[in-house]
Amino acid sequence: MVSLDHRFTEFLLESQALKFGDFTLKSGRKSPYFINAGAFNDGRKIATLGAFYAEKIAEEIEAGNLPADIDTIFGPAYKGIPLGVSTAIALTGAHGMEVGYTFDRKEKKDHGDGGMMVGTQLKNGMKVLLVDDVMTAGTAVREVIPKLKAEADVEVVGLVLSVDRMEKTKDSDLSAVKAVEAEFGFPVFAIANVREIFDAGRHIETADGTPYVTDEIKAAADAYLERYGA
Ligand code: OMP
Repeated sequence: MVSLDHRFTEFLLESQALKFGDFTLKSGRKSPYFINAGAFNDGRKIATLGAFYAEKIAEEIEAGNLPADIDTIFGPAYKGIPLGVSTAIALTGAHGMEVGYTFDRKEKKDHGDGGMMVGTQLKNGMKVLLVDDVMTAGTAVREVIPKLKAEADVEVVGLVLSVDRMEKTKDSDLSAVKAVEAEFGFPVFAIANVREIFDAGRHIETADGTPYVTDEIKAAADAYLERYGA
């Protein structure tokens, strides 16, 4: 069986979701690579992505790192919405798990049900699993936790990302993932991390027969991770 991170790297290539060049990140860091979850923009790609998340979640449940009785998958608006929905579909369809999906509104709604959440409504004691695309500094997740807690006394059981960029926080040598785990007390998982992706990409060929990750790309990524990697 080909490993999850290898298959996911092939999927990044085929979806053109991993780009090489010069990118300025949300954190201000200048990176030679960028993962764009917006590239998963059709039915087949988003279904495949949801299946990857569900496979990772099922693996972590099996390993005892996540509970089997998750009530809902929460994907923060906007980019987390298709992630949460496609993950919930795949968890039910491929893994037989009955699970809801929930996402937040960006603007408060003052008519109709007036709620801040769409999908399965959050209630005290519910087990919520967060999904998000990429973590660099952990800013996105820090913004969403207070929103969840304001809604109900839910238990956040974990966070699953597609890619962990494995970067140090600004003021420590701890990775952003480890800092979030320490701060909030739940585990963070990723379908793949950047080191796995760059390793796998050396052995994957593009349509013209060249490696997906060339010597030049690998050298640029290594230099970046030397400076910012945790
Ligand atoms: P943090 O919220 O600081 O962890 O940064 C992650 C967010 O930055 C993602 O949710 C994206 O909005 C964006 N991002 C990417 O999508 N892909 C990357 O490779 C890097 C970033 C980024 O700006 O750090």
